[in-house]
Amino acid sequence: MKKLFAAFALALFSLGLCAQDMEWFDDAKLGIFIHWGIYAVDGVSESWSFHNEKVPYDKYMAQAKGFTASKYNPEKWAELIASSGAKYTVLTSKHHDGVALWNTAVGELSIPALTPAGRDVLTPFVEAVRGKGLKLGLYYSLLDWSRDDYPNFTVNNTRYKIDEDPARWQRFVDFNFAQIRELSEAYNPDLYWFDGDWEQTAQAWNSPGIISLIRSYNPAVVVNSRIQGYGDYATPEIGVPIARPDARYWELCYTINDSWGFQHKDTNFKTPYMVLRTFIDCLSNGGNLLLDIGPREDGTIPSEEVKVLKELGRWTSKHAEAVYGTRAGVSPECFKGGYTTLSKDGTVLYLYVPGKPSGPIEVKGIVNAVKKARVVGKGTELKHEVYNKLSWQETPGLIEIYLPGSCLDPAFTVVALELDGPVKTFLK
Ligand code: H79
Repeated sequence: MKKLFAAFALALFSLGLCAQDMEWFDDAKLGIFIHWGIYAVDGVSESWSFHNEKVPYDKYMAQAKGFTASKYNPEKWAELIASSGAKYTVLTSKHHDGVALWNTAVGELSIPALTPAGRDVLTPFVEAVRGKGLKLGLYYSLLDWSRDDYPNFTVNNTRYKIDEDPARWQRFVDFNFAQIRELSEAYNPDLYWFDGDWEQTAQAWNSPGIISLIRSYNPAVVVNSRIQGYGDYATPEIGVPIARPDARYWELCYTINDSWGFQHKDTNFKTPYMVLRTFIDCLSNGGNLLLDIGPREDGTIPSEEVKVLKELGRWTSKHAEAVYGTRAGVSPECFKGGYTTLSKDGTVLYLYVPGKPSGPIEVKGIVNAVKKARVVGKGTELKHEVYNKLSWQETPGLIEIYLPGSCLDPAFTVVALELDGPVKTFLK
């Protein structure tokens, strides 16, 4: 009986959280990812640079001597994050290089132990984030290429095979559990963002064990799905999905330039408009955007990244109604002039209109009557008409909405169509 119950409990875990526990995440829409570690000193790719043998391991680790956090101001970070309109943030508590940002008692590699910063930089961040009322996410790499008990080291250098030395592997699993326990005990995050799961199986990681450990501290903790078949939401990385993802919950993790961490030479920044457009793209497909920033070793944030966050803030605060709590929009066939979303109850269709339209904007395939059209963030009521609605045809008419130039946002104007009930489309 006990066994049966355990199997049932396990099945529940593997199914992930219920809709109610996922709601804050589903409503939040925007999160800020932060990659901060010793890799910012030389500006090399986080962990991958030594794993792929682009940089010798010792040289990579010597960066620790240049990590000062001398201008680190976590309150300012939290303020910037909140001002972007993000509702949650995820910080790399430990990347694949194994260097923990907190004062871990179970490992030798940490910012407080190795660097001139000489202190735990995670705790003050957590306090600042909580102080701003943001949800806290912690990134934690399951794999640790620095750890002697971890099988993989560099791409051409493997330490051992798990099945040849299961006791050695068990020591690593115990270490992982001990660090995760430290994080849950000290910070009890709202979200865990695991990474690096692909190198081992769920059985090897003991994924269900990790889930039950963190849920013993917080039964509603949201977990990304990089834990080999477990977790609550999908995480496409950098590649913006073309079609709507199958997953009910998903989040695009995305860089502003081409790097996660700070890299001096990477100036390939996307413009604020480009990032905003991708954000709206995510909204229209029912997903979140987890937008990354890479602070320098001293804790300052590149101005190009600040600019993007500020523009997101300008736009999200004006258009809050058409951001938070929205759900995926109607088929792209219905509105070729931009993206769409729906209100949670499906009765308001939001149209995201880029730039300056050269005539009325047109929506088709909507069976409902439009009770009212208005500009979000301004309230201006808009003239709208239906063309081509024939009594003997099922095809709904064309909805034409007249949007005067005085109502336009410099980036995306949002039009709310208040419908006579939950949206019904006709797509033939
Ligand atoms: O932290 C950032 C990256 O360093 C990290 N995730 C983001 C958030 C990251 N981990 N892995 N990757 C990015 C790319 C992984 C690529 C893979 Fe593969 C493709 C893993 C498995 C298939 C190539 C082939 C690399 C390993 C095997």
